[in-house]
Amino acid sequence: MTTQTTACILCSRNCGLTVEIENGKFTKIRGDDNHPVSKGYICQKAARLEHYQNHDDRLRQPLRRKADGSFEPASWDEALDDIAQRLLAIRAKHGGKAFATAGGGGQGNHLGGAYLGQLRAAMKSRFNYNSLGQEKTGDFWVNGRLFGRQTCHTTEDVEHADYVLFIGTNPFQAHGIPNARDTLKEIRKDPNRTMVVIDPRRTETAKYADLHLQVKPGMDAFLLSAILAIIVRDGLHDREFLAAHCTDFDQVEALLKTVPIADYAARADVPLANVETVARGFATARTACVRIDLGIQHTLHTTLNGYLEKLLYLITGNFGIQGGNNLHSTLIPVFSHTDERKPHITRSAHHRMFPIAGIMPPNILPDEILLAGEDRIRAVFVDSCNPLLTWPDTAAFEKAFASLELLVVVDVALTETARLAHYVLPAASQFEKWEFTGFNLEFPDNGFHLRHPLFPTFADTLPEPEIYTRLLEKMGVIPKAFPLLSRIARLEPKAGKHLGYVAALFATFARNQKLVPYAASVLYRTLGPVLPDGAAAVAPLLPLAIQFAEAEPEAVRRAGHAGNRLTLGANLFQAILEARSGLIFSRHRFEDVWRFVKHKDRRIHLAIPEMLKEWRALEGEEAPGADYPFILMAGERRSYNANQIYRNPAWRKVDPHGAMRMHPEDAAALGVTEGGKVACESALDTLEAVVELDDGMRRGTVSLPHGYGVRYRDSAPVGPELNRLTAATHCDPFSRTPYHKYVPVKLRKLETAA
Ligand SMILES: Nc1nc2c(c(=O)[nH]1)N[C@H]1C(S)=C(S)[C@@H](COP(=O)(O)OP(=O)(O)OC[C@H]3O[C@@H](n4cnc5c(=O)[nH]c(N)nc54)[C@H](O)[C@@H]3O)O[C@H]1N2
Ligand SMILES: Nc1nc2c(c(=O)[nH]1)N[C@H]1C(S)=C(S)[C@@H](COP(=O)(O)OP(=O)(O)OC[C@H]3O[C@@H](n4cnc5c(=O)[nH]c(N)nc54)[C@H](O)[C@@H]3O)O[C@H]1N2
Ligand code: SF4
Ligand SMILES: [Mo]
Repeated sequence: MTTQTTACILCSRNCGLTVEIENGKFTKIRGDDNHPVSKGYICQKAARLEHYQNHDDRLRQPLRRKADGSFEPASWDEALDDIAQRLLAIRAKHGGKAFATAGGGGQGNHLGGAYLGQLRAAMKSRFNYNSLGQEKTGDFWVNGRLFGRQTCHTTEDVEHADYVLFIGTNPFQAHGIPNARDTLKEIRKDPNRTMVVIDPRRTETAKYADLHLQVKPGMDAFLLSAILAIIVRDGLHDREFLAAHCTDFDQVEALLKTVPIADYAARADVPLANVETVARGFATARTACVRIDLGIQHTLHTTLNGYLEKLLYLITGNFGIQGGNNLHSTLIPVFSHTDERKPHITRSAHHRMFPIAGIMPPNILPDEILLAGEDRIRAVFVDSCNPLLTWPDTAAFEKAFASLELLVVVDVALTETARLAHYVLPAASQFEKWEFTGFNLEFPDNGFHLRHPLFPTFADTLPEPEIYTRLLEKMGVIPKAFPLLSRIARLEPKAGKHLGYVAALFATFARNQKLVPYAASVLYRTLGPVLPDGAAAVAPLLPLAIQFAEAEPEAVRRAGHAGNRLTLGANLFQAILEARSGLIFSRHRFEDVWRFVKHKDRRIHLAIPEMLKEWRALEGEEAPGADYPFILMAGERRSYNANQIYRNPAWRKVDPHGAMRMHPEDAAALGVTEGGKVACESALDTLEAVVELDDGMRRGTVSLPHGYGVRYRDSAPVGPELNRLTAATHCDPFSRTPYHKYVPVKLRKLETAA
């Protein structure tokens, strides 16, 4: 038996874990008290990680599809040789537009994504379809306009705020904020702090709140407008902050003066008195912050909601302070800046859609494969993602993926998507290789945790860095060896901290610019072999740590790392390699947020013309038609779902069928009782669901959980295949993110056999 440290891979928090391991299995899992961010905290989901590590759907060797549709085993060389030849042929005949990647990292694994990105470069493709493009890109776009770049990402200091507003998020179940349940308890305990939840359901979080506004689904834009309008009407906005740090508040103010407050509160179906209470409470609190998530990102007015939510803390000056919302620095660049107004931005062939933060929206991918004629996407590489279950319109994805000339899936499991692939490439699990995530979104202290392998590599699997580097070598885009760089890496004395190597690397890139996009694999092959404990794949972190230390030397030093202009980044890299429980890599001061604002004038540009236009149009908006009397919130986070990371249904202690939550009076009207069955029909398809009564639901609103529909060991789907109901066209017109929380449906009682 050994005791090791690692982190949970089930949500963006990546809580530190102390685990006991025996005979290749987890025998005990608890929180790691030494983890600098989670400090021993975990939730009930982490204790079940053995179900991720060992299960019957794990892939053991590369698989190749035969003419009859079944799979046969292939060697790595056979598989990668053939894939390389087919990719090169597609590139030669059709160019980069014919290739896209899908996924590239889940909740715990972002190291592989850096290596996958190189394949897009090799294929001359800019089409990076990613799940972030079905939730967060509207938000990123607004950040780009307000703060200057789409990489300007905001965080919220829920732990220190006197007034916390949760909009469309249920941190008790979904987390997303540090040590969620403890943090919620702290706020509830403290009479001087206030928590407000805006959600159509009385959620577990709402039960902790001082006030719950049970908004009508999809009507947040009206509610937020009313709150903002009251703040301005009553003169509670922070004029000093607005004058010092923002531009064009007058345009926002003029619009807010026209908002019919009572009418908008009524449209959101929230008592006006409660709207007034929240507006005044938020604006007059000593410190206040807003935390949002899918409840406003997966519903009507997605992008506008993101704008209004940010205006709340901006016009009240709750920015750049403890207990407010802030920008933060980043060590790992998870997304980039792609301003659609620039001429060089590549658009998709059929929808002419642009990337946001470098990411394309999953909603358009089937059309880009099926409807774009000669310019269509012909080959797709899927990594760490299961679009067949998680992206809108499952039937469209089945059809589109079946029509591809080449579909390759890199995963640890034989997923629903993998079953359609020409090649399935088996990855080592996240506990069998070096890994980390780039979800380090904290401020003023920001942490990073590099995880080391706990188990030997399973069967004939490989870590992604090796898979992609071999593929690039076989495609001939990088040479098989770099003798000079390897030699310098090998011979440099330890005291050199690899700085001689870094100088040689940059000299190589200066001479051969074509290699720059493949830096990850070059570092992996040359510096990698000299890193301790087989940490070769981590080599690309060295230049990132050096870059970060150059940009933020004071913050790195305040976090306890030493070194001069040359050595600070190299020392940070060493510290990352050695810190088994993770570390703090930057400690900022609040005034640093103004350096993170990327507009040249270092101001926040409040007026976004596209958003002001949509905002004005709200007033004339028609109420949705009554053909479908219920709104289905398709994809709730509950105590036993975790995206599609667990496949074996045995991991769940409750909710085996993924029940439909429904208000008891709605159930009575339909004639169903607890455990009864209904048919749930959307414009696309019909699914069966088991009913669970929940008087916390709004009438007319039902919910189904995310993360079901898995065909474990070739079984029938376990629980709802939600995205058979969701249409790809039912999305935000601007960001193309789906309205998963606003699916109009009809319900009908099904007779259940006794
Ligand atoms: N247990 C668990 N935790 C998870 C995950 C998981 O699968 N399981 N997944 C992780 C991932 S990838 C993500 S992105 C996060 C998502 O985390 P959250 O967004 O917090 O989780 P959800 O339950 O999807 O949605 C949040 C709330 O939005 C509410 N809502 C629905 N419609 C509306 C609306 O119109 N307006 C408002 N204001 N609210 C609405 C729902 O009732 C729900 O309570 O969770 C992460 N954590
Ligand atoms: N209707 C509806 N649909 C939704 C949502 C919703 O609320 N409603 N939520 C959406 C949201 S917010 C998100 S983030 C997405 C999540 O959906 P996806 O982006 O598809 O991500 P996961 O479900 O996390 O799938 C992770 C995949 O990675 C694989 N994997 C695990 N470890 C490794 C590894 O080390 N290497 C490799 N190569 N693969 C690995 C797993 O086996 C699994 O197949 O779902 C979205 N879909
Ligand atoms: S699921 Fe999220 S909150 Fe729960 S232990 Fe894992 S990382 Fe922490
Ligand atoms: Mo997500």
